[in-house]
Amino acid sequence: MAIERTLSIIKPDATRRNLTGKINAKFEEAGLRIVAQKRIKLSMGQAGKFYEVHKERPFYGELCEFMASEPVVVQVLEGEGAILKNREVMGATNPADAAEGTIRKEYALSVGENSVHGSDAPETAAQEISFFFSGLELVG
Ligand code: RTP
Ligand code: MG
Repeated sequence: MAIERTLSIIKPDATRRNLTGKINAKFEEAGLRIVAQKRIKLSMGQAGKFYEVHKERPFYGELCEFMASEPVVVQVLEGEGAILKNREVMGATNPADAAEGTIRKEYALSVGENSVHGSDAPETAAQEISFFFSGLELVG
């Protein structure tokens, strides 16, 4: 399988509870390498733009408010089949449905406050990485 890069976000519910290190350990144990990382606070406008695909969904407003409520850690994960592998490590969107050992099973609070975001396909991964990181921040 090809080496891929994917965009990950450690969400406000997790940064607030000081879980960045524990979540990063899950990525590293799964063979994902953190090749770029920064802690930022999103504005409502930035959160709205990032989640624009969901703008017709009933939870859009709540989701944007949550993502802009406190700092997040945005990161680029690299590895073999990184996009799918990250989704596996994250677990299902709703922690009640997430498999044992996944980040969301262990740490998510609810379907909304679910600790992590991960890109869902190669096209969205490329778009989402360039939303947060410049070429200079991405070492080859
Ligand atoms: P993500 O994009 O954050 O990696 O999560 P995902 O693919 O597993 O889920 P997605 O369907 O893309 O939804 C994006 C985020 O919106 C929030 N959400 N809230 N209240 C609700 O029913 C609801 N459904 C989704 C979650 O924070 C979800 O991760
Ligand atoms: Mg998604």
